[in-house]
Amino acid sequence: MDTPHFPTPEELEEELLPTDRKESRRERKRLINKDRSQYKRSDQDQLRQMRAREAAERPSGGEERLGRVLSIATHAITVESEGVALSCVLRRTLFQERQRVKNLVTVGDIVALEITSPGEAVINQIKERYSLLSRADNLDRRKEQLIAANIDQVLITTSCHTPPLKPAIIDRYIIAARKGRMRPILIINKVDLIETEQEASLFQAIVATYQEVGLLVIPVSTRNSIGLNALKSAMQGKASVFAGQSGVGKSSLINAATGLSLKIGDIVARTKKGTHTTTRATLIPLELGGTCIDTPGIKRLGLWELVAQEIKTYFTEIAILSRGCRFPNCLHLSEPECAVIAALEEGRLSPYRYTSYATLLEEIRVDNVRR
Ligand SMILES: Nc1nc2c(ncn2[C@@H]2O[C@H](COP(=O)(O)OP(=O)(O)OP(=O)(O)O)[C@@H](O)[C@H]2O)c(=O)[nH]1
Ligand SMILES: [Mg+2]
Ligand SMILES: [Zn+2]
Repeated sequence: MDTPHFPTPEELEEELLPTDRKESRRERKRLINKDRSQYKRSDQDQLRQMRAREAAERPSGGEERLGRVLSIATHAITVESEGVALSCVLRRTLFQERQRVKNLVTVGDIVALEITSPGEAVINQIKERYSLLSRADNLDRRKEQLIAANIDQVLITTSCHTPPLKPAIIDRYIIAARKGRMRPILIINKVDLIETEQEASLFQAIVATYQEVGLLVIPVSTRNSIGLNALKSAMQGKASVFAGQSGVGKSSLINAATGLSLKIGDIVARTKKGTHTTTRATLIPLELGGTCIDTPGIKRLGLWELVAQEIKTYFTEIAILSRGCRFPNCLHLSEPECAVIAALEEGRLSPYRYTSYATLLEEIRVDNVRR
């Protein structure tokens, strides 16, 4: 039987570090040391772990109750149940089947648990999820990595500046959200940093493009409070997950919306990227009603089990245009008399959306060749 394994922050966080030479090495060292100290366990902790392991192996039989997963660390799952935070382990039998998922349980999961000692419990069952945000695992793309469960909406968080706005990322999140039965909402943070005309026009084009495909787009700034009310009202009463690259300001936005003080990171001047400050997903109940999940920055969201046929369903404007193509199976890449390419050339189709579409198709092709 497999030993229970929860992803470490490093595993959850692909490409944790900038790839560049010196600075990267120094940063790597710093992070490793930080991590070591984090996992240096006291005797107390070891004892608790032994007890947890025993509890996980004992047959169930106690009184069961429901809880909601708040966060997952290397050695324990924090679950809120009846207003109390419990440190939990998964019952061993849950590991019996070889799973295609990398992590059996994720933040936002509703679980049935049994208290084993004060403050500690064993999870007997993971309840069916009404929605699920996941991605293809970065190391083994045949495995699904669960990011969050039972969420109403994905707040796709981007920034206008440091890191710069990258439209290609947005469509990946939209697809992941729709596939997982969640509403995608586009958050464009750091509007206070828009300076050049080029930045302003890219920003406007992105807002227009995604509003046109039916998304709620919320431009925000935590610096001068632009858009915060709009953000709060979108969050109110809903279960939201903030997702996006490191450094776009997910934790800053949650702080601004809730008054919390989650840790905020720096931006590396040279790479204009974040420093992977948030290391694990955490569910936060909101005073204004609802919940939100802060997640670690994702470098690249690999789409889980996406087939070429399916892509069309996520680009509805392309699907509609394709009725005018000469060939019914036109992929709109280089076929003659393609109505999609014609629309693109005439400015009737967003170049961002078309590029995302074509890039995703190519990715699937390459992926299929590799498998
Ligand atoms: N100028 C400006 N800077 C911002 C804004 N919001 C956040 N920042 C800065 O962006 C940097 C990164 O913010 P975080 O909130 O840590 O970003 P994150 O998305 O949570 O990053 P990870 O936890 O690494 O994934 C910090 O230096 C913030 O001060 C904003 O609206 N304007
Ligand atoms: Mg963060
Ligand atoms: Zn076509």
